[in-house]
Amino acid sequence: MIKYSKKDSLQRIRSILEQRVLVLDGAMGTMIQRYNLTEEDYRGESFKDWPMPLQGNNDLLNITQAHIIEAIHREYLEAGADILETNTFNGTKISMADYGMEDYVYEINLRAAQIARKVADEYTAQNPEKPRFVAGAMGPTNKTASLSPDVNDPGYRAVQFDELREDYYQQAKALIEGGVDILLVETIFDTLNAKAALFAINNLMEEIGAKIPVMVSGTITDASGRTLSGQTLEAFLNSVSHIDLLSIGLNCALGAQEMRPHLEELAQKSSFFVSAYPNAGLPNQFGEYDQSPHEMGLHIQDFLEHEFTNIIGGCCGTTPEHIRKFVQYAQKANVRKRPNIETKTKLSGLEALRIDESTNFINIGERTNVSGSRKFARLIREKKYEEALDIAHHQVEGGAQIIDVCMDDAMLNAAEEMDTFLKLLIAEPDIAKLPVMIDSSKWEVIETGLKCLQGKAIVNSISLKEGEKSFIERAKIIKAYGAATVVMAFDEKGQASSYERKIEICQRAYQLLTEKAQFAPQDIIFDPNILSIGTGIEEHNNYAVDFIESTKWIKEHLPYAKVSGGVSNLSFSFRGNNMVREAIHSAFLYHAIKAGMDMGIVNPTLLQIYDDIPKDLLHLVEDLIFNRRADATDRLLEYAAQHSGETQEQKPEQLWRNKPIAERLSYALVKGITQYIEQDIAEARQTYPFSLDIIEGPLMDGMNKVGELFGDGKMFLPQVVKSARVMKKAVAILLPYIEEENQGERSSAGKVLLATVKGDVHDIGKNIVSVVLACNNFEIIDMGVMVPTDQILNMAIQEKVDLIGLSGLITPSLEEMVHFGREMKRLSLTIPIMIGGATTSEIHTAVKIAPETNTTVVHVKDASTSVGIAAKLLSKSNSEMYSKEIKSKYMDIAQQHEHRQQKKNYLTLEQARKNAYHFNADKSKIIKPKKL
Ligand code: THG
Repeated sequence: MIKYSKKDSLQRIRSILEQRVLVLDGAMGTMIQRYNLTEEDYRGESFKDWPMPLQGNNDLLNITQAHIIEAIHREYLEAGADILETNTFNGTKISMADYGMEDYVYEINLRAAQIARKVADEYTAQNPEKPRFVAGAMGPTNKTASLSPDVNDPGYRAVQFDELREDYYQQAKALIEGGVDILLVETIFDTLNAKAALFAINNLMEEIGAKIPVMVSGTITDASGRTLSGQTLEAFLNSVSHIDLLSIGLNCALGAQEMRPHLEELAQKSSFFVSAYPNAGLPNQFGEYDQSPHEMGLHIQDFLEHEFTNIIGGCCGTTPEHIRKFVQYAQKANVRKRPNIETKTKLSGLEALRIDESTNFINIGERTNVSGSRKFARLIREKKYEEALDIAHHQVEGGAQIIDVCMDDAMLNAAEEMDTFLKLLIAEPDIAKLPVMIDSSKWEVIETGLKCLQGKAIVNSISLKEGEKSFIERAKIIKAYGAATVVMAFDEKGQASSYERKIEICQRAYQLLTEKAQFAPQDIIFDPNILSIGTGIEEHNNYAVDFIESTKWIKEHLPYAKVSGGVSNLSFSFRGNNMVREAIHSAFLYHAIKAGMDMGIVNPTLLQIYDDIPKDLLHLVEDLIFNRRADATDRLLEYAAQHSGETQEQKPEQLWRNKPIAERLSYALVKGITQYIEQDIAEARQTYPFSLDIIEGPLMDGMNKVGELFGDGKMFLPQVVKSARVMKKAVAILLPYIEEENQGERSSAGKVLLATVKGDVHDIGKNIVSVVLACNNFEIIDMGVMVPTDQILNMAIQEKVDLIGLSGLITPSLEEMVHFGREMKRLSLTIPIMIGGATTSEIHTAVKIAPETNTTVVHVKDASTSVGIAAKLLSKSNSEMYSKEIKSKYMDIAQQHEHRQQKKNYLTLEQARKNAYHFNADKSKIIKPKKL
């Protein structure tokens, strides 16, 4: 049994938040840095002999240097913070595996909670008017469940939902036992990770029998305003709103100024309280956050004046001095009132989908269904997933707004296929922008699907077929996964075909779901069964009418619930005559939508416009649908016989295919289309004298365009990954030709070792460098991502490499690179180093890395310059001169930097406002600040 003494916490904190703005503390890392702790300090007595390096394992300090953590908490409470975050950002098995400390997770979290609890209680006792709270921090872990770390294998995942859920459960449980008031799921860059945490917390709440206040805080990393895993802010909000959260908010990655427009949007759309704890500005070229308390305070004041947030605090780079400023502003601030947001069905993939009056009717693409499409079934059986994905693409292009995926087939392992296909589908941003409908009659398959999706999906379906108990149980689980569900009009007695049975079952299901499973009514989608008409069996003649009438009843009597159905079922008896089938579907939908049908599983590429149905056909079809005459079927069959096979699916024109070859290659790269790459490369080889020219010409052009679009926020990470995949594929085709063309030349230009440093998972740029260098005759050893320094050095020595390339995307990697340089010096290694990746810069390389090492270090701005630099570094005749040149250039930069002691620019509030990102009048654009 878990003891939980704070059963009224949620109500209590809510009522305080209704009266005032609460202040969260600031960064833990920045404060720990001030203590300059050594390896020995981290180890303390208990871990003196631990076989792995422990410096940097901040969470371990809860055990080995508890007094330091306590002192930091105390400083924040002194500054006036209302909520302390526990020092447990990496307190999961997944993260602790870096140090081999999986077995200490429980203790780390328990101690962390106890330390914070103790100081918080002390301060509350001093001033009961200002109670202090403890939030158990649950970080994102160092792995992502929605993205593949391997460009060559988009379906691969380094971590799965179940592992995350289990780890988060252990963390949350220890934090609760240690006495936290709140659980804070934070710095979310992949919503699927967060959903696993919420699932675990939900389990914990059921065990305890009480609500725990939960704060959720996402991180926007892309200039496009999306999370790392590609979701828009609204999609993210829809994905985590299934829990009655204390708050939702944003932290990290951005400074207050850059966070502003996103926070403004969240403030408008969230019916929960809102939190914000930005970084102290954007990192400077050294990866440090140096916005002063004064300047950041002005931005925070601006947030509070506009009532964007209920909880304010600081992330990376913030200190007690920052928090003290925020407290001053928070004391005077008006409280953000939670907006009254209308109850609507809200779904999401990478993007949000809201279903209301304005959406009229939602098309759910039916073709990615092994029992609904012979072609799709064959492709899945033959494991031709790329082509199977093309079907999904085609549905999206044809107008699908949700994609139904069904793998139920006796000859397939449906759960396995669901898992494989959904993971591949998620890697296709053009499809993954849509919510997914997981279509299966097997519960196991449905659950497998739910574990793959970061967005708010729809389960298709559950019913009362097996009685109330399992119906309610499943509904609760669906809710815990954060999905909506289709409910079929089916009960213990069987399928409802008449109007009376349909409404009887739907009413009963609605009541059970809303009262017994606390299922949100807007997340219920009734399917009152579209059954085939025109079958020649008299009892079937009224099926369409019964569906339409029951739709009307549901929409009138079951508030917020939606109605859907499988439209193509209706016309099964007219198989083989698409013209008639399409006319039946369109006419039926015309009337069913008028009756209130909200969505339907259809083939969107075939839907006809009602007015375009030939009038004679329409008349016959409506006779059939409305059961107006006994011979309606016969008359339609007669018509069908005369007009069989008149329409066929038409592929949308692919205009880009008509462009010149270079443009086609660049286009394919930017759009991430692999389909034509083989034929286009073959064609390009006819026009370009050397295969390498194709890479350096059109392919690099495309890649540069991708870099540009990404930088401008017009592409987001999953799209970039797709582009990288096209590049890889193209290069793989070209490599043998390049080798052939280079016959007779010197075999290797040198041996280059590439690695993304420890703690960092991003390697798109590194992959491109690897490709480009390989194409230029360099021999490449790619050690992948998250590679510790000692492993890189061992490999370098063992393989006698000529050059080491280090890559890093996130700020902590800069420090890791400095460490790498020092290690080289300690070991007297002089292999030259190239530094590259998003956060790296020439100035950081010159000022921080180069002076620490005794080898040549060069910053590589982008992949295209890597060949020139590598060649110069390894050239027999030139390398010495080049190294000297670089060293003296970097020394100059370092000296200039020394002289140019940056004077802090103090801003007035007015200036800070002008300096903030904001929306234009119609909110269609974010206006970037003018440089002051
Ligand atoms: N309700 C709910 N879910 C459903 C259905 C429903 N899921 C499955 C099905 N019914 C909806 N999907 C389809 C998909 C395809 C067809 C019909 C319904 C279809 N396929 C062609 C045929 O059988 O003639 C096959 C064509 C081909 O092989 O290319 O008509 O009612 N909740």
